[in-house]
Amino acid sequence: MNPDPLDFLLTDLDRVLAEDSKGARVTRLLADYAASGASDWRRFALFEANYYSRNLIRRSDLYELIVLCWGPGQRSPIHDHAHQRCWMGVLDGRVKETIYRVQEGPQASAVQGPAREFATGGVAYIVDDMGWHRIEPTGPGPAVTLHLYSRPIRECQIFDESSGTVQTKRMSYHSIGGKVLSGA
Ligand code: CSS
Ligand code: FE2
Repeated sequence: MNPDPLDFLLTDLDRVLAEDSKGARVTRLLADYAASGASDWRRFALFEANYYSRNLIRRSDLYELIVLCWGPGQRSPIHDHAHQRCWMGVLDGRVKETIYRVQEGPQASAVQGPAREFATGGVAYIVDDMGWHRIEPTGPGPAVTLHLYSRPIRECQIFDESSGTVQTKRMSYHSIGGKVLSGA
């Protein structure tokens, strides 16, 4: 049996990230996969009713590769990336990324910056120096995105708009390897 496109991607990511190489190579790998029309990501694309879902494909010491599913209206909080590099390739639909400049401390604030839309095949990249961001689906239907964090992110900071405070959020998965976690 021939390896699936996702297997090739994982092999390439293992190699490229172990070489500690330039991020542009990772961007190219994700863009090629997202634009290829491959469909082997679909078994990981497991939606949740009330919140965007996080579905783990692979986690190693160097990176985690996750499929995120965004139903209409299921947007992320404004968040950082725990000093890690974050790539996001769009597998299906369209998403908007809005950048924020967040001031932490007792009088926390978030000032909205530029926004960009990404269609299927597009790849976004962010690190904390570039700001925090919010992701939301913008097409008429749902969206599916492929996220690579290097290294893996266990928790991040979110700006809670209702209280105007910064909080720590523990990251969790809806499924691992295509299997929904019990209690998820
Ligand atoms: N960082 C968010 C998604 S937007 S990059 C998360 O992993 O849940
Ligand atoms: Fe993010």
